Amino acid sequence: MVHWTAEEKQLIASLWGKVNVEECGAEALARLLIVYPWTQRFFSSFGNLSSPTAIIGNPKVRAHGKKVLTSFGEAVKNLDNIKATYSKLSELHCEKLHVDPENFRLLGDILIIVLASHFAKDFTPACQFAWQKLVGVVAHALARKYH
Ligand code: HEG
Repeated sequence: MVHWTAEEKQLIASLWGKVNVEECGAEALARLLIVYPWTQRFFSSFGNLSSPTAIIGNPKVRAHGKKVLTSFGEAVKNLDNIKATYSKLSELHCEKLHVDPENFRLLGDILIIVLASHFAKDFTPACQFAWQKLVGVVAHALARKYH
């Protein structure tokens, strides 16, 4: 059972209030595909992923990044209920999409880097701890229905 202190909740909510899900979502997914190129195999229908420039300019990458970060926002809104929030999505990623759950951790680490680069001043150590905990809990919840 994950417990969140009032301070953690506040740090997570206040940073999230500044996040542009379209921009940060697009950047996070693009970074994932660039830095860990084997993750491209799940997105073979997305068209041109042949270089960092192509990936960053790819509208399907942008749209999907926004979708993923919007979905991540459900965790922010339901901190005390993250497992249930992602139960169906965990099943989908396992049974239909066959996404190796290791990739949830990779994306979480990348999201931390994106937040750090966009919100350097707000991203205090306490805020980083709270966010690192959150991306870990989300990755764990998304991996839960794997068998
Ligand atoms: Mg996943 C679809 C959320 C990580 C690969 N992902 C989706 C969808 C959501 C979502 C909401 C749409 C589901 C639907 O159509 O009903 N994904 C989501 C979250 C996270 C995540 C919240 C982590 C925080 N996804 C993730 C990672 C990969 C991946 C790391 C692969 C490296 N997702 C993936 C693929 C699809 C989705 C291949 C289907 C894309 C499509 O063809 O439209």
